[in-house]
Amino acid sequence: MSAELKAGAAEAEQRLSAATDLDEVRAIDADVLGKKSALTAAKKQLGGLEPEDRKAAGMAINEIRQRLEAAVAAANDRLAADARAAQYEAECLDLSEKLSEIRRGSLHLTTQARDRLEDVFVGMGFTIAEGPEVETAWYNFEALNIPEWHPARGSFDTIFVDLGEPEEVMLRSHTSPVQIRTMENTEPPIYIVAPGRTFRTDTADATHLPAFNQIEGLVVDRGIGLGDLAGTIDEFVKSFFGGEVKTRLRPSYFPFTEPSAEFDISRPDGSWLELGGCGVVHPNVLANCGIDPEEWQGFAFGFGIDRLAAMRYQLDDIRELVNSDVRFLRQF
Ligand code: FA5
Repeated sequence: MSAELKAGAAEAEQRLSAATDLDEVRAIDADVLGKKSALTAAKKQLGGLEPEDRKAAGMAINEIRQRLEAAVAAANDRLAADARAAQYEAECLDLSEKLSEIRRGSLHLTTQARDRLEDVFVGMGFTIAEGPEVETAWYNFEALNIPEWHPARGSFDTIFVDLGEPEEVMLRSHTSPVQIRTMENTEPPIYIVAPGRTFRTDTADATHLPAFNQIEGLVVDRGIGLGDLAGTIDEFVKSFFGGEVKTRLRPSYFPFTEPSAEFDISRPDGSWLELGGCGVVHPNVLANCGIDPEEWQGFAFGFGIDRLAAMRYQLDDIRELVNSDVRFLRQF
């Protein structure tokens, strides 16, 4: 009996070491160690043996059981390790391959438009000025000839900051406060542009954003007039868009310029897009900054950079600029 069991165990060990999946191991396990196995049958027969023989046969059966259990465990371990290795192989990321797909980032469209604007104006002899995004009523309104009672304050849809007196501190609603800050600190002649972020309670639509960008321009010199303003804008548009875009000035009203105009550019479909306001600097504004309006004159303008970017890159909707959809942004 013992020789037969040993031969069976040796064969089972071979089958276990050749097994290729866990189901096969389970089947062999049941075959050689289960209730219907030769080993279990041999154990049942032990009771009929002489005590001396029973002891020897019992030890032999136990030894074979232990061998077989070890062989089953080894086969299970081997196949589990193989399965893990196969899973790692299937799920692993080949980073060296991905490296070759990494795309070079690029500047956001609004930044590209702003850089280009700065280049054009610097090329025309302007320097770049800056101002804070949080402003006081003095800089955002009063020094710009918009006193508290003035109806024009309402048109700026201002976002106020809860600081100091009510409606005293605000997110700047235009870049025009930079005119005041510059004139306070600089002796004329002045030739500056000031690009930056501006904020209004406007609802986002195809041509509006609540946080948008403007570029302010300010020239203060002797003998400056409306003709200089028109020529500068025309020259700028030619450089920025390159010839195809038409411009027009429409009479308008801003408390800080007199006369004032709205400045439009032509869209490819022939319609007009309002780009900004402009005009001859109001004498009160020069005086508010300690500049003698009898001696110095100036012009100023304020354009929407986001609208310029939308025109330049032919976007139908200005909101595309802030959707952060990389599939869209990658095109530029
Ligand atoms: C002003 O803000 C004046 N400070 C411009 C100015 C400067 C006039 C100097 C005279 C002298 P206005 O509110 O029209 O003006 O805004 C100017 C431009 O900013 C608009 O023509 C438009 O191009 C852009 N703009 C205004 N509101 C928004 C908005 N919500 N989203 C995007 N662009 C806007």
